[in-house]
Amino acid sequence: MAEEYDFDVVVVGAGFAGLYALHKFRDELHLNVRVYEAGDGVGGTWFWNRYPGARCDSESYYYCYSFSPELAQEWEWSGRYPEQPEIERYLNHVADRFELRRDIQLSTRVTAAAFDDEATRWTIRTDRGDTVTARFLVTAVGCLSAPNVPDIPGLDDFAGDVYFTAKWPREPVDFTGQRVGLVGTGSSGIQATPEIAAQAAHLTVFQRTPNFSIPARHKAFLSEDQAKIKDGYDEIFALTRESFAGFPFHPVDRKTMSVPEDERQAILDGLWEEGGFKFLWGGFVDLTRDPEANEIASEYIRNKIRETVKDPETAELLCPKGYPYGAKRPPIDTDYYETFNRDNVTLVDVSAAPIEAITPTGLRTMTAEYELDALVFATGFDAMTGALTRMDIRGTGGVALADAWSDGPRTYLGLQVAGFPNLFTITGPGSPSVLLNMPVAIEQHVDWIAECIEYLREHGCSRIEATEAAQEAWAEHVAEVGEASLFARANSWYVGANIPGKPRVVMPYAGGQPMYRERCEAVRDAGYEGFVLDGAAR
Ligand code: N01
Repeated sequence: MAEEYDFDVVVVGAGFAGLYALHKFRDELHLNVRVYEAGDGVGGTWFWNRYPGARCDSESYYYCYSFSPELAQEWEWSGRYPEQPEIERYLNHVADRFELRRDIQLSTRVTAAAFDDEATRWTIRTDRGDTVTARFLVTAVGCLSAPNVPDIPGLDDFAGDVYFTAKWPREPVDFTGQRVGLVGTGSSGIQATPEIAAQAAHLTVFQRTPNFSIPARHKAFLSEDQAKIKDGYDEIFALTRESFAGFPFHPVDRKTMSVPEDERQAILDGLWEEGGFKFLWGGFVDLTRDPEANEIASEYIRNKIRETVKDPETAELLCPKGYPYGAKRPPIDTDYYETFNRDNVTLVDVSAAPIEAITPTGLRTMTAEYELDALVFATGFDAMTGALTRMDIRGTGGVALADAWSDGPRTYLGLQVAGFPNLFTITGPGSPSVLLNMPVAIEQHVDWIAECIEYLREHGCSRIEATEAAQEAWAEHVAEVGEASLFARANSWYVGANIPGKPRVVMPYAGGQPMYRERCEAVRDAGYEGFVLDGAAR
């Protein structure tokens, strides 16, 4: 039955962010909280992205919550990069351990939220017919959660099964004996390719832009690895909160050109053998800043692709050109390039001959037709803004968030939007978000929001809103830092380039965690500078 209730806080989403927000607001601030979650289970991104090969590409022992030392000590990670089911189990354990389920309404999508200026309350509507009110609305919708369904003619007429990595069915999918087409070669496509190839009769990978992928080098943990991690958690978590990207390491202070060529090669070989994200910043400090240094690392990866893939034409097609390594979010993989040596795998370049249509029996490009039994779209997300603008969120004067952001998202610290009082956006655009290890970014935001709500309560305030001036100054700073960064130099979801018509803006804040944290803390310490509290600007 549809509900009508009033809450202190409504949280949208029960992934990493929503679960922690519920615990923090309910159990520490003693607020009356309701979480709405569209999925029929908790986990957010780790609920929906259950495609074959889905595995975290940050390492388990720091891609996790740090807020509870007891939780960290009792949970055992099985290996370096947990697969989707293990992270989903972890998040379900968190939901049980902190007794979160009773305040989470599953299978319920928030469709609209409108701010009532007079009552200083949000009215929230769901697809189940609920209408509830809340003093604060907190979005925990994830940065990569609104699937991008490409607008390809004929998609509805395809006779076979169609899958999206971003909303994979719960029941296992069996591709045995099938001719499968996979569109998209970002992190999801790169993880799914080897797994589907091992099962299908034939896999055709439709690639528009090749990616620089580094081997993951996954390994199971031994009990001594687990003991070492648990002993080191205090230091690990302290480092994740102070390092540039939320990893428990500081980048090395060594420039690419400062070492002789043979030594440079040995360092890159070592990083390649070690595997993972460290390749970008674990060897040299300047890959993200100096184009010449970046090109050395980029060419190193291309040469690895050429060494691995036996057919020279396929190898060359897989080699990224025209944008620097790291400008697109770098994937890491297990046997991705090796998979193209299999007899049952074909790579098709759809940048040279674009996809024209899906037909009832397959896919047609400008130059050829491919007969397929199943289609997999690993085509990514309307990142950072899609999950927010697809809800009908309306602030003061009935202004829609989608309209306020029609030229690209503008926020104050990625936490609030001028004209949308009492709305907080966890890991919103304009915050480091996807450029940080996500659980670290999430915990910092939830803690900041909780402190802010507590401050309002202590000061007898019921309303907080970012000023236009503070938002403009922050948005300018985000744009300046973003434009100067590596991320401006490729067409990626970081800049909205994957969604036709989306304004091109570097959406995450590229200034790094230390500067961002310092700024958030300074704003707090100045009594929420740049915000208006109950009508008075601070
Ligand atoms: O999505 P993507 P993703 N016709 O946008 C192609 C995180 N993640 O789901 O590059 C043909 O990266 C598109 O081509 P192009 C991670 O942050 C994490 O793979 O736009 N092709 C691209 O190749 C990641 O970065 C994990 O030219 C089309 C692909 O589809 C983010 O999620 C695992 C097309 C989309 O790549 C997104 O990754 C997975 C079209 N019409 C993901 N439209 C972890 O392990 C799009 N493409 C933690």
